[in-house]
Amino acid sequence: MKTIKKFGKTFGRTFGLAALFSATALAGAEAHVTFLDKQATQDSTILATLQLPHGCDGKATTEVRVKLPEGFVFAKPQPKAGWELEVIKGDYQKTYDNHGDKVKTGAVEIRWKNGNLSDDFYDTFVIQGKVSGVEAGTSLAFPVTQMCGDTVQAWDQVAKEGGDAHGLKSPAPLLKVVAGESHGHDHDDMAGMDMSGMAGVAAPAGETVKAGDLEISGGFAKAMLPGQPVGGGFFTVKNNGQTDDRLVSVTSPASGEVQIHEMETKDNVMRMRQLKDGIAIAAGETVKLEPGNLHLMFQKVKTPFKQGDTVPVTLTFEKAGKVDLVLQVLSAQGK
Ligand SMILES: [Cu+2]
Repeated sequence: MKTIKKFGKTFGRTFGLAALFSATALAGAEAHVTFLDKQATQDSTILATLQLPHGCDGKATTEVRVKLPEGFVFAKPQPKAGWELEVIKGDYQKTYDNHGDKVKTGAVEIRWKNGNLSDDFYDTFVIQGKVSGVEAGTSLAFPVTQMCGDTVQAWDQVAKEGGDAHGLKSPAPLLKVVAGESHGHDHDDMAGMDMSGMAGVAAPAGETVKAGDLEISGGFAKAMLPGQPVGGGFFTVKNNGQTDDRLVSVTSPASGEVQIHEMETKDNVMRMRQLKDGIAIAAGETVKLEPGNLHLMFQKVKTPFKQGDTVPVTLTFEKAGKVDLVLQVLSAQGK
């Protein structure tokens, strides 16, 4: 630490003190800036409570900046005695429904400024907001900048998808989004749809379907929660042949549009990306569509999927052609 301080004094302004300090975060997970409650339920309004366990290498914290990820909306910070509050507003990437109002802008960063929190003390910083339009299993990252006078500590590292966050020196606080309780689906539009007749043209749910060299199995969809606009579908494709194939498109009578998605981490936020070129199914390989990874995303769903239903889909492969499959709707957790 002594060496770093010396470096800071000598080169700080020129070479960036922030970079030096973020590489020397204090050891131990308890020393990180984290949320008190690290889980949030889908489409619920929560109090995201950040814990600041210490200052910057002995110095008192004077400013705390929190960047809010897409999907955490209508945010309001809790004022704190001894701190000024600044709310930076900006555009959301998507439009969110706030009790019937379409909302496109809101708080994107919160700053508590000109405070003085001794390195010897612990404190919390609270933001009320709604988790909206985020798939269960997604971790929302809230990059934090902790400032102690002219010393800056950035808590902004995010593990690669599937990676281990414990290895990070200065990880961004994460909120893991989990599926909420299902309250049944007593929507009026339920009566309008009968999918039992459609199942007859494809193999029964969960069975293995063969098409050329391809073997498709384990098809399921997740039950949709009230208000959830999109549904997820999953299955496994095994290519027993000598030639590569590719899943190019998917259609379903249950949904206006079926997209092929994957989860990715970009700008510190795990989010979904549409795969316009589909999914390669290489010769001899098995490709699994599963929660948190590759998946089908049903847009414009006509009747929300509920547990016990089936969702018929038609998969189109480059070489194997069209394949009918039935997805069994499991619980919202996919079990
Ligand atoms: Cu998706």
